[in-house]
Amino acid sequence: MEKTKNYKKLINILISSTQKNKTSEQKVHQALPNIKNAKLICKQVKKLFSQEPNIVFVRTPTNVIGDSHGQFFDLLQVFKEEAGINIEKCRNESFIFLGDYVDRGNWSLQLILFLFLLKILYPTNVTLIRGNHECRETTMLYRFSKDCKKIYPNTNAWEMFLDVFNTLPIACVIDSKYFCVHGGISQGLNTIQSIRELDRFKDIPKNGKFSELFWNDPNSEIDYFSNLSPRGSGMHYGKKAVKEFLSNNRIESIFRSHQKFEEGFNLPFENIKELKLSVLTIWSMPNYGYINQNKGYYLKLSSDSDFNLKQLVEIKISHDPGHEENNLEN
Ligand SMILES: [Mn+2]
Repeated sequence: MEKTKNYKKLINILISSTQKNKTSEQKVHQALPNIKNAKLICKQVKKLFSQEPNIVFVRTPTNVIGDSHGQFFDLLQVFKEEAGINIEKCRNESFIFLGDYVDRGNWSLQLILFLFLLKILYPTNVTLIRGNHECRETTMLYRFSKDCKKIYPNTNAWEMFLDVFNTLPIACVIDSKYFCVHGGISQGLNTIQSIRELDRFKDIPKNGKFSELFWNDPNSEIDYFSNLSPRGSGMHYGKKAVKEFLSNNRIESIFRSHQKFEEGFNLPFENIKELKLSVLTIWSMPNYGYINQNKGYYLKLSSDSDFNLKQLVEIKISHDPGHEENNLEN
């Protein structure tokens, strides 16, 4: 009980640092838990993730949130009510986050620790699945490793987070109808059962069937798989591959993120009648990287047949553009 109170206090400090009228970068960084508490959070959340299966089962009502990449202020809008940010919403409906929590934006540590605390406080109603950025190579190439060193100098904070990332579940299924994964389907993993049997407790390799779940993109021009992806990792999956995956597993749609669209969401197979709603890309970062004018949306499912896309509006605060890395495609 004491511990829960402590976690509640830590999450409320993080939230309230974003709510003040004149917040500043410094104030938001000061709201972060100290390294001792960050270690406790990581230890506790790692235990929870480790106990979950590769594919978590989730029931409606639920909300599906796409890439968030350190845009903490924007992500919090998912919990916005008239009186302010209310995480108690997690008592009555569940929340699924599709990965890519770190790198890019200015507040990766705030965002990831917020989500870890949310998971600790509402373990059965919060599901975090893994994105291609929750791994050693991408966090080293982009900015999360540097953020860790800057905020928690002379500690092993980065390694500590990598250790938790290696326990994140791969995917989830909502009401036995919708399959949620960061990138999409993978060549060589035609059934959900085959994904259940993978050993996920490891880093994401550059290529291969495990890696493709986090890296792949849909492409309506091809039938099965093609390695024409310009990302350097991952492949494209086509219409026949999607059709077979859905029918093999009796799934209606795949909800995924991993690609920015100006509109904030996309139906990549929209032009094919029987596959129109087969894949939905959800992009939850308005004004991605603070330099795009794109919209952000998340998906709200009140029941398995009643769903709505909800817009997330960018929260502007004074901050540095913080975007030394310009390759925004991965
Ligand atoms: Mn991604």
